[in-house]
Amino acid sequence: MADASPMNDAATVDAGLPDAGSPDTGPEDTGPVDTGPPPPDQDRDGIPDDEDPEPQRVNPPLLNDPFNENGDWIFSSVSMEIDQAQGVLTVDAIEPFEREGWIGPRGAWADYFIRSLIRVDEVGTSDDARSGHAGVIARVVQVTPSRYLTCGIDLKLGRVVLAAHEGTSRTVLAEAPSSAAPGTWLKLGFTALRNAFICEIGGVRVEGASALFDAGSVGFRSYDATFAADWIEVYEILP
Ligand SMILES: [Ca+2]
Ligand SMILES: [Ca+2]
Repeated sequence: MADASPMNDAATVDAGLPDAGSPDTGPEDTGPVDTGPPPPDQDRDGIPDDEDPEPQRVNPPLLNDPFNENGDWIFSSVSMEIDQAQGVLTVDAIEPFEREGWIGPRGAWADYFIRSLIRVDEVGTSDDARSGHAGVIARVVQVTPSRYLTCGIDLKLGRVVLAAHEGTSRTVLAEAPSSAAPGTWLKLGFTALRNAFICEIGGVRVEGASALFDAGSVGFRSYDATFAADWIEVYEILP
């Protein structure tokens, strides 16, 4: 039976239009999708057990955006946009600059879990250590100058990186090798709980800690890389 939600497609491939209770028909799907039952979700909060930071405790939704409309997104550059027809948030031009998009301030969002599905297509030639990245930003206080955490993948150097950005300063909190290839859809999960963070992309998981930001919003960031994100969900982790 078909998945009821496009979010369950993370286990397979879903780059196209979201489900409407039937199998995917989007143009970018390359394999069989939605052929099985939804993944196990013991607490029925929408986060599959194998991704859920609290598999037996409900994590209430804060945001669920499949990028079917522009919504409230704020972009730092016209290079990042929501492609409503494809149902993705995307940067489709390689530029040696930071590109950011977010939903505006969320001063009350402290502990939460972000789920997304991202695909990095190409990276440029900038030798800046911060370049070649795409991923989510979290605990966002502001975007210009940057004050946030990043959970991203660097396809220049092949690694998943958790970092804290404050202005032009960037502190890598944790990183690990990734063998992900360009053009591959990757599940992304980010957990912020007090001062501890877990960033997992394409099955590569890193953990780090920082006291720089204790609450804030969410968004996406890229730097000298083209990418697409199929959707974003944010779930609260209750005290
Ligand atoms: Ca769950
Ligand atoms: Ca849960």
